[in-house]
Amino acid sequence: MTDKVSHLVLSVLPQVVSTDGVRAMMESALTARDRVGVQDFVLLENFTSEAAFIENLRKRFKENLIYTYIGSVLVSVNPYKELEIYTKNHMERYRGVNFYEVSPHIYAVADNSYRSMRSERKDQCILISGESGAGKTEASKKILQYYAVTCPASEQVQTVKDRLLQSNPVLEAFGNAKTLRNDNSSRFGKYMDIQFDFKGAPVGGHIINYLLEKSRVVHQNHGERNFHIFYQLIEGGEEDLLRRLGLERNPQQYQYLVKGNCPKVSSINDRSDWKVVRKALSVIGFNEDDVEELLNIIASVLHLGNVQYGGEEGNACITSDTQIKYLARVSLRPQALMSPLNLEQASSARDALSKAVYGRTFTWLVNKINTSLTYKNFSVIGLLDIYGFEVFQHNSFEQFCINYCNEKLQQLFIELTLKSEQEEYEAEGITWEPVQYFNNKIICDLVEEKFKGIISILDEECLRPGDASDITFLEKLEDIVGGHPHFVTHKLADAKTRKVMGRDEFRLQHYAGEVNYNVNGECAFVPTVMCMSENKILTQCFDREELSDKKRPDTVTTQFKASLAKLMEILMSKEPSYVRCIKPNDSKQAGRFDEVLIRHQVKYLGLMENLRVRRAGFAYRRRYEVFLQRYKSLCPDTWPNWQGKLSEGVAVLVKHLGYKPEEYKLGRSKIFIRFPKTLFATEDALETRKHSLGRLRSLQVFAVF
Ligand code: AOV
Ligand code: MG
Repeated sequence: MTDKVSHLVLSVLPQVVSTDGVRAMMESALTARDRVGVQDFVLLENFTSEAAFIENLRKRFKENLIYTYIGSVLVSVNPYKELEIYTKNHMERYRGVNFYEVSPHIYAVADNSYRSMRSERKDQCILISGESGAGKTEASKKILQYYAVTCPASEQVQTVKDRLLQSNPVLEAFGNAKTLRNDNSSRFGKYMDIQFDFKGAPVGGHIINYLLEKSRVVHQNHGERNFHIFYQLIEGGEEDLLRRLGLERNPQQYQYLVKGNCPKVSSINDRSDWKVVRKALSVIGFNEDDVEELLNIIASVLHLGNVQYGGEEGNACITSDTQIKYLARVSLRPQALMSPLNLEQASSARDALSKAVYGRTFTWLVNKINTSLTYKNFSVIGLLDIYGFEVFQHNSFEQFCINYCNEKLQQLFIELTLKSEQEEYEAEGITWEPVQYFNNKIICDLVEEKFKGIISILDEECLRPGDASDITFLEKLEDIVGGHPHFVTHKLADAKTRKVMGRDEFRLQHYAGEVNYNVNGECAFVPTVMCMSENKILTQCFDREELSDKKRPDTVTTQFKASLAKLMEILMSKEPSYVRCIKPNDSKQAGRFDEVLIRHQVKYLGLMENLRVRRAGFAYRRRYEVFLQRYKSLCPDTWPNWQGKLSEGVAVLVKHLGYKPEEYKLGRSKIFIRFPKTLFATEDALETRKHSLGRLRSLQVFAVF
């Protein structure tokens, strides 16, 4: 049985008058439903039950059916194994086909956005969310591949497609790393616009990157690694190259690579990844010189990490000569770090320099990719793949930003689905049962509100000359947001919480869980020496104007807040689709369905509320003209054309179709249908009519003979 038929039969079951054939079909469909669950949660009989929801996910997961819908939202469970569902044949199956006609898939979402962009001429965006390791980056790559394969291409378009695709391995090499949660964890946020011309061919693109986790360059937690590129270069780099860069083929030699005690990862082959990245760099348009300069910087960061300081108390001076030789080649001038600093200050200045160099090189890389992708003002589909919500033993400033970013995305989801859905009923004058949901705006405000949010307080402390410290920052937080229900510090906590909190931490109760953040300071360091570098990339990364007093930069947090606000604006201006990714277990294992972990994600992703809003109100809605156009042939009064008011035509049509009053409502511009089965029965009727017309036509042909 095709997916479509099974879907239709499943949904119209109670109304089907059985003949033997239909009964057989029904029975096999029922058994199939028992085994594989429903492919749209809206069809769940017991839709308010979380247990039924989880059970449906579990059934499907066991059958390798990792995708399920809630209306048009795609829920995806990471299978942690390669599935045979991403072939060219699969892509073809989804091309130009309506959502409910085929089984749920990431390609259906990609195709739907593509068709909407073309038919409605409205920019689209696909928002992929879920916690670290849930499958966001993989999903975004699948979408990109789908467009690369299915969209029309000329020779010039092929170059753009290649560059779009090849930007992935490059950015992953420099921006992803192994963490405890994910062997290939994105340590930066990425928003990519894919641009299409009037023929629907991808002709350009643009990437915006969000706050890279730079602290990883100089420090990694136990069991984690630095960014992939360091290991790729050391493991895969040609002998000649390593000699020129003064590198040894052993990651253990480098202070910046030993902190996590994890040089090798079983799921990663650094040597073959190196080849992929080298090739990708050429596709993107890097010539040999660019590559050499880029790798010089990567090597210099490793050398910088090995710079040792010695000297009597008071002033630190460098004791490691070999590093100086290689660093001087890119004019990192470590001598400048010898000024009147003590040992600790000197090391932290060195680390700040490494982070700044790496961070800016990453941004330069993104810009370079952008110049290789032309960008004109055509229709776009935006893909958002950010770092997922994460909690570690030790959470610093960067986790704060990552989780704040997830909080903002959740807010957007609420605004655009739950809230707007309910507002639509109001606008259309439809009566409905309001659904309660947790609105995380209260947490977003706690973080970002002007003057009294955490970021404002942090800014004030950072920019205040004199005695500002981590502790004064904590005290100020206690003063201003101490009474907030989602905030607590060691001092304010109850006895139980206090046991799991440090004195230098504050805790936020995020929508997705509690996180303790350590306030140990970030020192702002504008590296004067870098402006004098002779390395072509570095001279572009460090602007001399930065040295002037006039240009006092915003703090990193304020910049991040502003860039997120801009992102929200970009996303709000587009038609969104959602992919909600779920991580099935914490051990990265195929086939393991950890119910507790999954229930937690279902809860905080707001999936039950999402479903309830879809169901408590009306599962489907169509604009009058669309509905009438599609089904007018099913009623003699509306066929071939309805001359009167659209709403009246629809009323006549559904009456003829036998819709019961409780099954639908007519709004100002749309018909709202409560149960999916009603719509499917109508679809079925349409299908039957097409078949009988077909048969009639063949009978006529037959009659001619
Ligand atoms: P993330 O992007 O959501 O985490 P990834 O997309 O990197 O997570 O997925 C983590 C790993 O899960 C991948 O490296 C694959 O091994 C596996 N995986 C995910 N999706 C699939 C799939 N559809 N088929 C097969 N394997 C999959 V993070 O970037 O850490 O927030 O920050
Ligand atoms: Mg990722």
